[in-house]
Amino acid sequence: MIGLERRQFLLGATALAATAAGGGLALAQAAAPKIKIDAKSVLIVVDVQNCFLPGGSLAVGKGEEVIPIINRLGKSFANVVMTQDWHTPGHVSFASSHPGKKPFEKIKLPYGDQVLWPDHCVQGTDGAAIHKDINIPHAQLVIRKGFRKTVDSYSAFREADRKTITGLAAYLKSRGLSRVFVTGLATDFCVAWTAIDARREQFEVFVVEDACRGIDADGSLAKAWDTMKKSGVKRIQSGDLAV
Ligand code: VGL
Ligand code: ZN
Repeated sequence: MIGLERRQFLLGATALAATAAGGGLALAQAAAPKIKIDAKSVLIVVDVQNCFLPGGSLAVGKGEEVIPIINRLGKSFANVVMTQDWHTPGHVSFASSHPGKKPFEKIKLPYGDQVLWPDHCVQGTDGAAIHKDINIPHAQLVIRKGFRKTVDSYSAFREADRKTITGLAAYLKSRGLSRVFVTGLATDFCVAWTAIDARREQFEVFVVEDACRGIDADGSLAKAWDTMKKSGVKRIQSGDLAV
């Protein structure tokens, strides 16, 4: 009788299990342990709004691809918060509010540099609505941001003046939510600023890369990932989560 022989070789973090059975050799790479979603975990869905999707005034390339991924993730999270970019008409971040300026140009405002955008996500308009295909009815909070005419807010935590807070950190902390998983649009602006501010507020932060898409204006995407990494944000894929 041929006995089943099993040997394990541990090579750094990679476990290779070699199994010899019946003369055949099967090599299987052990899967990396999945990240567990627990009672302290919250999914943040950033700005999946019509203006940022195909046909929208500030459409993010392939932005629609995040919707099924986010919907799938949503089913695994008991705690979900969404954000909604929510600007006044004539908002300071709109190029149209600055005569002679064009979208994607930069200007200096009292609180610092501001990229100018096409008009987008005006309060109460269809463009500002969360996309109809987002299907997470158990989401518990929609945090609106950028609603002051003279201050932008990419971050869901802190406005662009870097002083005015939105209340999200206190909300999450008071609910005992300390592990934040960020998804949505756009990777290099609202997702990155939200993730970086979450780190500043001492949360454990994951950005789910395939559940985000970027604008990538002027190298902004690589720069955002670099800054996120330096702040201790963990860059993961949706497949890394135990769902
Ligand atoms: C965003 C630019 C302007 C975003 C919002 O959601 O990333 N980007 N407003
Ligand atoms: Zn905006």
